[in-house]
Amino acid sequence: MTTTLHFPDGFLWGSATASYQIEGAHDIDGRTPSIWDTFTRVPGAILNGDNGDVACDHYHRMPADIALCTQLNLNAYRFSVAWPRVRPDAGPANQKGLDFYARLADELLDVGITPWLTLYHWDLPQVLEDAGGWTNRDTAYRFVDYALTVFDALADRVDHWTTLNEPWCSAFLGYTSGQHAPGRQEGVAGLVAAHHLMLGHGLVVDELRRRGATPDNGKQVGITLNLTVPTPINPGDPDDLDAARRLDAFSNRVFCDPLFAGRYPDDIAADVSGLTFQGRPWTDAIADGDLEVIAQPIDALGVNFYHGDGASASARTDLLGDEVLTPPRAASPAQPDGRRITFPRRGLPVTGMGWEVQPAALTELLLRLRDEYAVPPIYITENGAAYPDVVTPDGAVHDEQRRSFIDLHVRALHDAIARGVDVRGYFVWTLLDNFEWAWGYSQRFGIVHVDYATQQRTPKDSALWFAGVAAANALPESRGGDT
Ligand code: GBH
Repeated sequence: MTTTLHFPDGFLWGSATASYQIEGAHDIDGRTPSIWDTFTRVPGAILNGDNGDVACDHYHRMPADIALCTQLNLNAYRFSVAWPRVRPDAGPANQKGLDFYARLADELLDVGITPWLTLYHWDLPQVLEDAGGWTNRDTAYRFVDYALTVFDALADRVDHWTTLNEPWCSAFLGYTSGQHAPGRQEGVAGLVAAHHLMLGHGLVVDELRRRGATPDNGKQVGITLNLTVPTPINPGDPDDLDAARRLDAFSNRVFCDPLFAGRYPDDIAADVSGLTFQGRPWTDAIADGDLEVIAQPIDALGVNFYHGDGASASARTDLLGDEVLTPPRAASPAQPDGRRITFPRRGLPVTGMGWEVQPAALTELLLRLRDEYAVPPIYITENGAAYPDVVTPDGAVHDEQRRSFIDLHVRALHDAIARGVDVRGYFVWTLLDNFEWAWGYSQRFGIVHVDYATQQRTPKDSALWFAGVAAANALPESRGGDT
């Protein structure tokens, strides 16, 4: 039996990228170092010692890369602006940096692709990290200065504004586990960073509204979160139940509750009560009025979804699957409360990253957001998978596993829409194979293959299939396949 699953009129089919992962050109036209330029020089931080100096050389190849989006029938393109190109040294604006993004937006508008701009996808100027980074409240205000500079330059071209990409990663991978830049392993500092990131988000929303960024003017302001679906490994084990609760608290509710309900969850306060940052209770970071700033209404919620998580309190390493990738750096395994959670594999298929494939968790997550929070329209701003790819002699990449992964998740998304969740777009992560953070170039997430030696781009089978979905605004027939 075959069925055709149609998506709502005007549904966005896009691809997503991030500045540091694709641009290269790390030291030209006035760009100054970001925390990732510094972190990639730390011995052992990145697999194979890779860095983003050249990456996909997108800075010089941008028009051809946008032409790929056209070829793939995409009607939206999500990119991020590099803060260190725009406000180097947190000083005056750098016109050459801004000009690149103006050209990018123009290139998109010329071919009818909607530009979807993210202000912060992890490349903090190093000079701000030197002053304390996201654990310094002042960084939230510097983020406002930068955001307004970008807005003033691009508001005539860009209608869709996202403040942060995945503050969970910036805060907890950056300041608690140390697996990402700036590589600090300081426990509850991750919560302080998370608060300042969200404060920065709220302050930027507020200032953009004052500059006229409202739906009445055709503008949309939002944020992108990476959220998970935590499941206790043994539901009958109170310790596993508690591990799942803590995972939910530190992954989902620590962002969704302030954003949509103007408060931090009580259980987080209990888990981390008594913990200090730089000699003072970490809660000193939360000033009167901050939660009102964070909770002001937004127009769009971006959801990045990769996998659910089976959570356990057991430290037994034999519960972990062999295929789990060990981060290159000896990351601190603790959560912000100083305790661990383990993630035993559940017998599900896994991607090249060792992440479990669980598309039904995407449906579950979307239903939960609708039921538990007053959410604005949702966009899936990232979903995709890494697999090892080979270019065959005839110049093709037969990435059936990736095609199937995307197919299954788009189906799960359709299921949520059919059950009444207002989801208006899907951006595949990612357009091009690129610099995959701590894993360097070893993991390929692109729907377009990149040969880094020649910078040759080759659309993979998944891209050609996705182009058909985008053109039809529908999944043509009922097929999922194995991953
Ligand atoms: C996104 O984050 C990023 O926005 C993007 O830049 C990146 O390239 C892309 O994903 C692919 O990684 O190791 O089992 O503990 C991903 C969010 C959250 C997904 C944490 C992996 C940990 C899995 N990530 N999660 S595990």
